[in-house]
Amino acid sequence: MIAPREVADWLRAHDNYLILTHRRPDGDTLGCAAALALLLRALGKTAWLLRNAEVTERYAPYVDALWAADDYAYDTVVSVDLAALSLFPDNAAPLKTRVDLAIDHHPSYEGFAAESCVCPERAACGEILYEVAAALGQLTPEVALPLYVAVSTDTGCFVYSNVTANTHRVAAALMETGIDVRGVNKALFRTKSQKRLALEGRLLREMEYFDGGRVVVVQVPRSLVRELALTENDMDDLAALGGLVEGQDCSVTMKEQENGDWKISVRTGPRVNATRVCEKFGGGGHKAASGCVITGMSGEEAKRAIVRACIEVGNA
Ligand SMILES: [Mn+2]
Repeated sequence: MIAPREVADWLRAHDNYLILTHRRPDGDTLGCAAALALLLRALGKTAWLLRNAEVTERYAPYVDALWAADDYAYDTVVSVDLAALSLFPDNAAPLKTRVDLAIDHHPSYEGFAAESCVCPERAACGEILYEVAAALGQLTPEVALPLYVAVSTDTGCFVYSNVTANTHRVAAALMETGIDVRGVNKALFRTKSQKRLALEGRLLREMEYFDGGRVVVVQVPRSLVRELALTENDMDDLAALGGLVEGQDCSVTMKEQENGDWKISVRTGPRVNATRVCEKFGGGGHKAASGCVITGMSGEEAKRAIVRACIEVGNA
């Protein structure tokens, strides 16, 4: 395990970088990858990102110019915000045993890389990359902008429970480079498409309450996805919706997959251990945020099963 300052030396000593992001890429993995590529280039290195087919239009502008050509001959593979082998995108599968350095902040990081820099106390991987960029004297506006995207999105614009004083110190240093923070905040946190608002309207109307209002269920069936012609981008971070309801401490979001499976996301307060709930269905995650997949059940059956599990775990 190496510290962010040692990552700076490590990066100076290597070249011809290929940078990996995780499946269903978020602002943190993409912002970190973009920032790392740009700071390496400023050091005179060659650096490209392995194409990630699941990038949504929300984050495409930050990475579109940085994709590696299919025949790019890399020497050094670095992953960012990538905690598990199951989170390697399909085209990165051959690289599972070939990652030279992993930079991550997930406590569940699986240790797949030859060298690792993991800081679980950081709210965003972007906070680690900030330290690396600063140590290398590369905190330019070009590097700071994607890092601001990384740190702000992973903390829900600095309001999630993971946020720390360090998060704010990093954000302040990034702002001081003169980047357009207002533009990013408006685009990423204060703008919703008409489709997204129509979806939220429907879900808020149809939300169901159980266990005296302590358990909330939001269901997104395929029929609704078709009716509103929703893209993955429209459905980004839907799991946060149920968590807004006063009095609930167990919010369940159910998304029907194309094959009829139900992908379940559970967000909880201290009373309910979300990992215990999702373990009952072969899933897992963190105490306050876990997931699982329920197969072979109708929406109604799956809902009853997951609500029962939430009530059982909450009462245990
Ligand atoms: Mn992250």
